[in-house]
Amino acid sequence: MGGPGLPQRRRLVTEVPGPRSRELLARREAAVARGVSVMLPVFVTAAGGGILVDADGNALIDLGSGIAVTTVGNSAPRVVDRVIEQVQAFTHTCFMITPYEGYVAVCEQLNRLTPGSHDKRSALFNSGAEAVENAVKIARRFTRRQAVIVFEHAYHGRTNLTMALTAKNHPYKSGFGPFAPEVYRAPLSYPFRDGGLTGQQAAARAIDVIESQVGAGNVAAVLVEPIQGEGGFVVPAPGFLAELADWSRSAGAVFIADEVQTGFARTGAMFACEHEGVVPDLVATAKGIAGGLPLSAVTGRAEIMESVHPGGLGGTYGGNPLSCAAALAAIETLERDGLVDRARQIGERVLPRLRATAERVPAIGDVRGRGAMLAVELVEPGTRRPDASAAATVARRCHEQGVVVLTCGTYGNVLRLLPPLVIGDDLLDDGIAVLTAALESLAS
Ligand code: PLZ
Repeated sequence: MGGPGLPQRRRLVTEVPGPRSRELLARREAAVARGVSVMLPVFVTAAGGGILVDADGNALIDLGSGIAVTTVGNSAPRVVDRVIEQVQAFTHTCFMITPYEGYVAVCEQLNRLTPGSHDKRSALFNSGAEAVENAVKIARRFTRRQAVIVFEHAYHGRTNLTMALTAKNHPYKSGFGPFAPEVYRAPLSYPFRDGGLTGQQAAARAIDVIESQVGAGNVAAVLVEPIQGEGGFVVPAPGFLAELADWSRSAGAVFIADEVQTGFARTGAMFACEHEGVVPDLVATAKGIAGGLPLSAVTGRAEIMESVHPGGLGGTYGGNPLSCAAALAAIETLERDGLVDRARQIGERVLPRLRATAERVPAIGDVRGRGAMLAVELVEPGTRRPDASAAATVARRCHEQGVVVLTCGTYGNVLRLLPPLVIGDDLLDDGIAVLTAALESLAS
């Protein structure tokens, strides 16, 4: 059994991965396409709180939440209860055929929680990529324009349209073209790498590219992650997002926030746009929305959402009853258990330690993030040249000691932390101590 009742202690009884995981890995290699790769081949048998238990009985500290999904923890009690109730009542009808209340209730919650008090509508899908695709469809339908503006280092998914929207070539795009047309890439605000442009300057640079290379009148949507995820946990300079949102509005384009990774309390606000007081026209959400069950959504201004004809949006499984039950339970957990505040506390607890480590380790170029979405960017000491092998070394050392940290970044040189918000302070401190020791070993 998993869930928060699991002992919240790191415990290694074999090397990582152990013999049972290695056996399963051999089976995996014979059965699973290698295109679906694995970062840390420990096979999980139970999880809860901040712990992952593997097939050899090791208890690892989870600082990744399955890429920002199990924000409320694995097998969170309310999620388990509601999903059991739902699975016993019915498993599927297809909302487009014969609807059910859970779908409507999730849309009501999304309309209430997302930034802005305007009239909203929502539609539910399965994956983050599907939500982003649908947001683009809706923006094009509403504006009757085609061009979509995305940014350097962006990540929006792996489907054909979202591969076009995603910046990084390998492994996401190489060999998979041709890609969807009418996608244009603008420069980002990346304070560590753009010479310290202000948000306004970085936005002006992006807007110049858009106006001169695309034309304001052709732009259907400006699509941006308020804090970039896979691209390196890049926090734009203050004002960047607001300037872009203002420009979009004045150009008659739809401003879409991809909050797939940042949403649902992760950054110490329910949505990351709130830190900047930005109200997007459309918001794409997924991951943390449903405690580990697959669900995603597009939520936005009623007049934009309602521009789509009946039957123009949907899918067999979108908003399936189990995922909706899980989402209602996850949202209740975020709110009742004060997890927005908890995310902020996690940032306040961890950031000073990472910054202190950076003072001693010249390979740490930058420490950044908000709430429980934190990152360390590694460089060749004394330069800003990305050092992916240092990031891989640190991640490997953490994994060997039973701490699951992830990497990211266009150059693969960023270590990122996305702990479940229900992790206890002791476990978090233990995980961060292992990470900081691994970072310090770069200096010796
Ligand atoms: N938008 C901002 O972070 C998913 C991808 C992992 P899906 N990020 C994890 C991988 O290597 O495939 C993501 C995201 C942002 C969209 C997506 C896509 O969400 O649910 O993976 O489709």
